[in-house]
Amino acid sequence: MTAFFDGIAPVTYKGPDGDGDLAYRHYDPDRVVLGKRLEDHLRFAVAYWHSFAWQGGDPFGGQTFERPWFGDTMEDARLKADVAFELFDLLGVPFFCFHDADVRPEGASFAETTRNLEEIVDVFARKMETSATRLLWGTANLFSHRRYMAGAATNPDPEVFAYAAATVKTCMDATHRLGGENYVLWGGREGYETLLNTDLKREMDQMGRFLSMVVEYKHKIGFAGTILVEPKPQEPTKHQYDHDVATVYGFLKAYGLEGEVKVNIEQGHAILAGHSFEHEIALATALGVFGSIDMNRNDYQSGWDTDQFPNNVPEVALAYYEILKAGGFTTGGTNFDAKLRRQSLDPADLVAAHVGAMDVCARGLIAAAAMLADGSLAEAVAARYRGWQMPWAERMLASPLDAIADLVATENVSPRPVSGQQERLENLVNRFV
Ligand code: 3MF
Ligand code: MG
Repeated sequence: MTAFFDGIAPVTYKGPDGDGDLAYRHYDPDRVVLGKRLEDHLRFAVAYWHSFAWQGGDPFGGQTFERPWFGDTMEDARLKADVAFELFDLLGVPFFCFHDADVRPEGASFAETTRNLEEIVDVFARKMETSATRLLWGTANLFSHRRYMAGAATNPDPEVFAYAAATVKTCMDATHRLGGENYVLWGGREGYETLLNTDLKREMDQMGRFLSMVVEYKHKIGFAGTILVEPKPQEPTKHQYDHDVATVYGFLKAYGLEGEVKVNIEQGHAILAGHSFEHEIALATALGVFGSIDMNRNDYQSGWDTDQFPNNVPEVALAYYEILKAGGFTTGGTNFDAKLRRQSLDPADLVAAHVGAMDVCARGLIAAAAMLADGSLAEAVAARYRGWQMPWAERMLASPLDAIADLVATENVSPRPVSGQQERLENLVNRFV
């Protein structure tokens, strides 16, 4: 044991009136909702990068956190791993997620960097023998190092493409070795700053080929997890090629990958793209590409990716409603891609942030399950489209335009406007949240 979380006891469910702020008031992992334990519905994961690697910097100032593992030696990386698994155990989270760069120091060469990663993967593997925490997904950081400033797969320099491909191979190997349930690609700098220096078509083709290589390698090594792409419209680049779910779907279709790759949808990225979180989830489930979620929230005023822990139960409930309606998570889960505010210096702040977020998600999921079980919302939607069950409406979809015109003229078709009942449906939702 390290001394980092000294004095903090494992977090347990104490009920809505329980004592202290480091207790679950709503997240009772064993509570059965719609025939499944809450832990198995929500599949929470801690994100290594924000919780252990991020030092508290923002565009105007550097490090605010002081952590005994900040440094770039293997000893620091091992201490970081010790503390990370202590947090996983304290919280009782079933999963974690990491990038290669979060967990190991960069070496002087590709070979040394890979050795560093492999050594930490060994450390994780040993810890996972006794910890209940598994790997939700692994990923490669192809955006922080300066070699990636003009993109990874989309870089104008083929040597950068090669370096990125080699790096992704090592990260897929690591994820496979640790029994990861998914492998994620977020196109951190796959986009452009200005079209004046960009061959957009060439870059898209490079990215399509890169993703195909990832899929081919997955099958080659027998990785049974899901490959996930994480959409984001901008930031860090002015325009990112993985703009939103619709754009990613079009991209997958264009490169014949729609049966192989799904999406990891982040709340904050949905907001940046001008969508609601539930819109992105609903679209992905409708298109058959829903995979997993990065749960956080963005500040609605600031217009950038603030990655805050979620705290809005009604919003979270609508997201889980879409997920439950589509049958719930399979290999995916709820990853807290969220960071503390830079003034939240204490180890207890890190624990409290996750405890609060898990409670918010539990309340949201319980509300969503109640909405689903009640069935009134689904009934209202079904009633709205009932006309389409009439035999003539079904026949119409198989008819040509001019036959429909004849029908409208001879039968004197004259549609009668009906209420969309939005306020009544919003009131209905309010009964559950
Ligand atoms: C950036 C993100 C990323 C991704 C991560 C894995 C650093 O806005 O959300 O977090 O989640 O790279 O894809
Ligand atoms: Mg994310």
